[in-house]
Amino acid sequence: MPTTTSLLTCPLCEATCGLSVTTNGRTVEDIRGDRADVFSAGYLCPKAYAMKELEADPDRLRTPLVRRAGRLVPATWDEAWEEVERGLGAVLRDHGRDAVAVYLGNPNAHHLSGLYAPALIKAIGTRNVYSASTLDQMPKQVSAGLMFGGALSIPVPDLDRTDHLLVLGANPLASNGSLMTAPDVKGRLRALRARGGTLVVVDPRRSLTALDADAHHCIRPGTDAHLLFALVHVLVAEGRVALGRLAEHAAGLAEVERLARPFTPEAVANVTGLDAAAIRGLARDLARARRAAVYGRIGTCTQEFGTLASWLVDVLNVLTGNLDREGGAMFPKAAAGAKNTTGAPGVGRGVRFGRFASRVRGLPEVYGELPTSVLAEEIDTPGDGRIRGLVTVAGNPVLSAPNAGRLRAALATLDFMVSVDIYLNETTRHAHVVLPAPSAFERSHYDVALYQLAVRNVAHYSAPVFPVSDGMRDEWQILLTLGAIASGLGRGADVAALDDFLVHQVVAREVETPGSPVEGRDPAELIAALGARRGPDRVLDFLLRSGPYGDAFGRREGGVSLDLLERHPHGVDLGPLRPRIPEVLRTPSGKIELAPPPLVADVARLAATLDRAPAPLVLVGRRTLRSNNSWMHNLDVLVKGRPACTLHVHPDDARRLGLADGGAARVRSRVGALELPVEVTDGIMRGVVSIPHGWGHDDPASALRVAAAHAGANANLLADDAAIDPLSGNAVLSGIPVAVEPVPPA
Ligand SMILES: Nc1nc2c(c(=O)[nH]1)N[C@H]1C(S)=C(S)[C@@H](COP(=O)(O)OP(=O)(O)OC[C@H]3O[C@@H](n4cnc5c(=O)[nH]c(N)nc54)[C@H](O)[C@@H]3O)O[C@H]1N2
Ligand SMILES: Nc1nc2c(c(=O)[nH]1)N[C@H]1C(S)=C(S)[C@@H](COP(=O)(O)OP(=O)(O)OC[C@H]3O[C@@H](n4cnc5c(=O)[nH]c(N)nc54)[C@H](O)[C@@H]3O)O[C@H]1N2
Ligand code: SF4
Ligand SMILES: [Mo]
Repeated sequence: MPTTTSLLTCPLCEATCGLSVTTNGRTVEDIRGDRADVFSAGYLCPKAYAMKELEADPDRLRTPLVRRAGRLVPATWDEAWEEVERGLGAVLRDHGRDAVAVYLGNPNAHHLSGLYAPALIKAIGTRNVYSASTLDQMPKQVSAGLMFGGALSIPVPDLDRTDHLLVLGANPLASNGSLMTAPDVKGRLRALRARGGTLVVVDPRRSLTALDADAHHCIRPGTDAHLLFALVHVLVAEGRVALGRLAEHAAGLAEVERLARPFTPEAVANVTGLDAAAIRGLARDLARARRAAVYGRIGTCTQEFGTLASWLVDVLNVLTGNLDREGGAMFPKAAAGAKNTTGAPGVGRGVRFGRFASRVRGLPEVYGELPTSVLAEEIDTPGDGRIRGLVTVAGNPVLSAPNAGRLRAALATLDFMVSVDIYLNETTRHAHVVLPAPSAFERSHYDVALYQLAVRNVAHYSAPVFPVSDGMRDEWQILLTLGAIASGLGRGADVAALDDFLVHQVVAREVETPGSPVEGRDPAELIAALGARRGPDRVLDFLLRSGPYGDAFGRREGGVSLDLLERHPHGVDLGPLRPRIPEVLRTPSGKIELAPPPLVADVARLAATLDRAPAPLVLVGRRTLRSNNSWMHNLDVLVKGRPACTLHVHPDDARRLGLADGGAARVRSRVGALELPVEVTDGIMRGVVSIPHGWGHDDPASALRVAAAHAGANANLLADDAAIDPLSGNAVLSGIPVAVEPVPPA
């Protein structure tokens, strides 16, 4: 058979690399970087190549599974839907809408079918909505919402033009970048240094990124907000605050200056572990750089003061005049789906949280979600409103969410659980029905979320490499049928009609939006113009055409549409980031809010910890290049070689605790314990140990043959579900107090 070459955007991480895929029949023969890709220019990492193995993985689900006499066995779609109707229907009937929870995992943000998740949530009509966001970036979404008026109005470093990058709690050389879509971060950072710029990393570990930096400062986990406040303090004290053109667009400067007063470099030195001179140096370098950006990522989010730290990152960008200027921290302008390009420019309704609260702990809703840290207690705490049913879509919370032991036990008690996934894993093995999702080669791709965070404005669509396999369904169709069952329409509902209805809603809303390029148009006419496309492709075409570069259905000659993207399979470059203040803002005041009241109110909690004695030993995570959260460990190319799931310990701590390199350790926290091999390294600071998350593939009821042979330990057995960042509800996964002891050889 002849070979064919197709282009596919890699869906695995946030870098959106363009891949060139050689196939023979239905077999993937080779995967390379697409050199003509307008954004990634041929770059790819080892995970992309592993997609070949993923496609052929015999453990990948190819048929629905239904629980019969306690065991999950292959079934037809009819049997599976019948079971969902029975199980889900019973929970909804007997216990009400809120008794069914939804958990959306990370791949939903990397898929066009994620556009259909809101419809599923609406159809269930539940308040119990959970996602990986509250294990990840929710603090940044909260701070961005309060400061700029939109959850995804998150400034990204203008990587290709900056002269000075201060990175806190991110390791883009391993993660390939996050809330900063940038293929080949390594190359871009090398270019930064080659043009005379500087890279400074603040991290409790000497990460891959720190190894490539001009300077690396160790910081005690969870104390970034202290450090960032001290930087603000120095800028103020030394008269280095210079907002430039932002001055007229920012409110609350005096309040920030007042709040920073107690956070002198001397006052935070003890807590953070950085000395006062180093802190002053960081502030001065930042202020002196011609063009600089401060960038914080997961280490600054998944911690006790996650929202404060996320806020202060952007406060510093504003105070140094670097926000919204070339080479600073800028707002991308995405071609599709961005909230900050719709409606009237420069002003909006802002954000409001806490419209309802979680049942047991009373934690506030944030952007319609409850913290994943409360999922277990909402299941296992008796009383009215208790969760009795669960729908998971592309999620593995047993390995991803804190207090995994409790969550695992809770899942086992559910009346009904249905999972949409590609594997029978540590989470889905608790389901009563598992619905298989097609592979990444069997769907079209466009990164609606990630292009809103990209260091260059690009738009790139890739068509499916293969048609959906026999016996499989498109993921968006699965979500629509699940919704039909939940809303009472039943499993026989016409998916095409539901899709029409959904598109009609999207279009109707947009034509009523003042300032929209399609304001006042006739929805029926626009839908007709979308032609024969169905599913997410049709929605995407509408978002593109009614977006900021769109053809506005004939009103803008040469504008972007899905047709246009199809004619440019290597992507369309929409240019470097451009200043967007004030147009990007959606705050009620039309200003950048430097001192939003909820953040100001949380500062007292931070100040109260200035004199707190640090815990003797705390746990942080880490990412490795050849891994992707919990789900790529069943691929031999990625897991072979030295085990990745080890405990990193500083030599002094190892000596003190009696741990030997290569020996086993037992790690305990308030909520759990685990054992794993020790790796002694001076690449981690004293008093801190590190375990990567996403491992612990030792559940005999899952079906992951390769992963089981490289099981590792589940770091989230140690993460404490009681510890959250109160403003965002985000889990605290960094800085968990632990005790470590050697395990004598058996
Ligand atoms: N201790 C600790 N815990 C953490 C983190 C940490 O740093 N430390 N990081 C957190 C972060 S940032 C995140 S994003 C979360 C991730 O948390 P989750 O999203 O819950 O976990 P993933 O490992 O991404 O699981 C993805 C799931 O989707 C399935 N899947 C893959 N592709 C598809 C597909 O195309 N369709 C469908 N339906 N399913 C698919 C996989 O089999 C897997 O079950 O983990 C969080 N947990
Ligand atoms: N190879 C690979 N790539 C991935 C993933 C993966 O699992 N593997 N996951 C993807 C996902 S879902 C996400 S969200 C992104 C995350 O992308 P990144 O945010 O870049 O994540 P990490 O590589 O975990 O880097 C976090 C760094 O924070 C440090 N850190 C921990 N606690 C603290 C602290 O309190 N303060 C400071 N300053 N630093 C701290 C850790 O030592 C670590 O080096 O990566 C994505 N890309
Ligand atoms: S860096 Fe990310 S997007 Fe690029 S090839 Fe690797 S996993 Fe895929
Ligand atoms: Mo994430």
